[in-house]
Amino acid sequence: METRAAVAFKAGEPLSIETVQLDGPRKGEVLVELKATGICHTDAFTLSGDDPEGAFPAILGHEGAGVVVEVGEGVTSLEVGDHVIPLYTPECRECDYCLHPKTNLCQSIRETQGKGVMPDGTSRFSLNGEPILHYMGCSTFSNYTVLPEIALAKIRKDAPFDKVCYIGCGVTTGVGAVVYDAKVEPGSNVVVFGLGGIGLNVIQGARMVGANKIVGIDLNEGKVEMAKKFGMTDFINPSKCDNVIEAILDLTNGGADYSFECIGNVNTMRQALECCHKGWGESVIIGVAGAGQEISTRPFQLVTGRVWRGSAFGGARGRTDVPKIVDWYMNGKINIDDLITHTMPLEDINKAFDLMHHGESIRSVVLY
Ligand code: NAD
Ligand code: AHE
Ligand code: ZN
Repeated sequence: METRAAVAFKAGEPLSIETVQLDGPRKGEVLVELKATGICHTDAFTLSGDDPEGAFPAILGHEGAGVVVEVGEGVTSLEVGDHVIPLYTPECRECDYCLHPKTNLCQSIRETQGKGVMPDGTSRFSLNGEPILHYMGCSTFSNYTVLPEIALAKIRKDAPFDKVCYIGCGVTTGVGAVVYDAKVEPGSNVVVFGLGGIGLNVIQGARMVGANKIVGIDLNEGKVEMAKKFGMTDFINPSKCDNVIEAILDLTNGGADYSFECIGNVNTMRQALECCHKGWGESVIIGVAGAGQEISTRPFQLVTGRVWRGSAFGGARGRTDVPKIVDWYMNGKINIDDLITHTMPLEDINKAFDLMHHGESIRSVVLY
């Protein structure tokens, strides 16, 4: 079949709207009609050329929601008409990782996914007879896409696509990092570096579990109002502060119980660790840093009890947890609507990247 898609032909260039060829689902695969997709900073990161796994031409996008149109041979858990959210972290429920209680990083298709192809090593997308790569196993910047069955969470049919698409990455990453990975306890002091599409979800996750102080850090004061609405109790603008770490230690009675880095900057990653409380503070890296970047600190920071760790997709097991997070939204436990600041047709998707780079949006969503 043919489908409209935004194609990334080259790093650093705008996406190009094209009619591409899409082959039908093979064994264990599912054809999905996307109804909406969010644009995450990671899409911009890969498009910039900083992603060591970035390969072109590709159809980016990993934050979608849609409807099952066709199922391939052997698919048993989904049927035509089901509403689904694509999962860049799948859940096969069989690999060593899925069977281990300490990780959500299913590895059953990770290798081929990282190369931009389906588990059988081929792409379903092509243009003028030349293959176009998939991205993060999702490629939600296409009106139709094909995914493995294990990379789709089945969700309730009354959930609005234009909002719950955000659960495909940003909401789950932020709220999940608090709930599933850090397991923040009520009364904790939490510090959040970066008040964008991820950081604001960390903030609402921290409020949800009953955190005490929730300190936000951002260079852009335009983010303050929204952050307060989501639960931020204190704000620090690093450009107006001589020593961010000292300021945090003062605000939190000696340091954060938990800090979250939601920027992707190795300098703020160091600050996020070093603002943690001696003896027990934990710092969670969520931000993605470019090829060749490394983190550093004095080992003494860890010797004296601080813990440095990371979180991918909020530690969520997609097929199990994503439907529950959709319920949280539908029951009013979390707010998604206010974070979706812009919507647009696929033809205008490059505007979403401009808005993000200028700090003017939280989430832009493309409506198909
Ligand atoms: P975003 O652009 O919406 O937000 C980033 C925020 O950081 C902005 O508000 C910006 O003003 C602020 N910022 C930038 N540099 C700063 C600095 N030096 N000091 C203070 N604030 C600064 O991006 P996002 O969509 O929220 O994504 C944030 C990061 O999380 C990205 O690196 C993205 O790739 C990553 N991410 C990781 C996962 C995961 O599973 N680990 C999932 C999604 C996104
Ligand atoms: N490909 C990059 C790393 C990108 C990365 O860290 N991706 C996160 C999700 S970001 C979503 O917006 C992730 O889940 N990582 C785990 C994984 O297996 O990719 C690189 O540096 O090579
Ligand atoms: Zn993302």
